[in-house]
Amino acid sequence: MVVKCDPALEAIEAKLERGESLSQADGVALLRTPDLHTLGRLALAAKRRKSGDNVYYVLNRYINSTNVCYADCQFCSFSRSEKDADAVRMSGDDVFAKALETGSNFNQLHIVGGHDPRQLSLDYWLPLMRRFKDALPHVQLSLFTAAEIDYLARRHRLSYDVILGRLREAGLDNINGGGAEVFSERYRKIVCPKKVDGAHWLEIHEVAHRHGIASNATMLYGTVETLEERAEHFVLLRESQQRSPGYNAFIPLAFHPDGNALNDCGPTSGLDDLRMFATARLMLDNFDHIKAYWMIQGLKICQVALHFGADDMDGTHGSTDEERIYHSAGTDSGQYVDDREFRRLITASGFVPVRRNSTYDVFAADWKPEDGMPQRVAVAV
Ligand code: V47
Repeated sequence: MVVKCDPALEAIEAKLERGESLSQADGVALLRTPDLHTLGRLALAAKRRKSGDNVYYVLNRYINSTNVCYADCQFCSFSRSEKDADAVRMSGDDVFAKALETGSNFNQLHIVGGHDPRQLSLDYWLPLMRRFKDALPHVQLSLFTAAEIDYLARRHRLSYDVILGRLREAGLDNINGGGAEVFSERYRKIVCPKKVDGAHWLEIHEVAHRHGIASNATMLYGTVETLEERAEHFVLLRESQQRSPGYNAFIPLAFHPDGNALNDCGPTSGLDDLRMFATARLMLDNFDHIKAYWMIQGLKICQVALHFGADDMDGTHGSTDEERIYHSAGTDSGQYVDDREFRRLITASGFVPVRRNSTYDVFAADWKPEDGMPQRVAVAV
């Protein structure tokens, strides 16, 4: 098959040259185009305008603290009821010990878990967060998704403002981007009717930004959503960032079908993955970073994604079995890529590796906790 230049992309390129934001219809055209070459060229140029040759990564500890959850999302292979033999609920001491298992040379602690009535409470989290901040002042806490914040607010009968104020005081630096799925009401009724809706997801992130908590955003693509709904999701995120700056990165989450109710949807294709990275970069012109999280699309697609608008590969995990959301849904990625390997992967893709934390302060590559507080270094773009 000969792929011709897509005329729809010419009008989009002209808009980009004029510095105009793209419309929902433009987003659909990008998500549908067979002209991957032009799409990649446009997205790489947009990436270079934001981050030059840099590609970011973070030395990270990742923990799923509980898989007990009653949200019943159709795409989930991770959740268990508390009666299940393979339910895993870590105590605060277990989480603390796990985080420090391989030393303290890391700059982000990323923890997400299920809606577990025993664990997801302020009584559990506030003391644990303070303990982390005391022991590891150089580590940023990237905890929860907006769905967990909504659960906390309903459980304690407190407003988002009060909950987020308390979490900020205890040291919350960043909210992870999960729980967004696809904002469309039609989609959420089918896929995740018990979870926070799109409008409240956006509100939680905007309230967090007012408290000085940064955040990420995601979209889970590849199930029952339409391309129009994907494009609408991008427009809603861009408008939210406009009202309330504070999102650092957008992460496209490719659906993994093993062991869940949406298994018939099958996995995403490599082409769809690349179209998502590029469309995210072009639609989200007020987001600085598009993340190709290696564990989700796999290392090789993520390396190619760096040429389709992505400028971040996320981070290291522990050396054992921490990540369970994607591993229970069939990812064939391993659990661990170390610092040296990240730098090699990024360099081999033609970019410059830059070590960061959750809020994109950058560190010298050889920074260690015993050097004291991070030496922030200027990044040339
Ligand atoms: O909310 C669950 C998604 C999210 C599946 O902020 C699935 O840096 C695909 O929040 N197939 C949790 N996706 C993960 C998350 C995240 C991941 C990477 C980076 C960041 C960040 C945040 O994972 C859930 C849901 O949207 N998810 N099951 C599945 N079968």
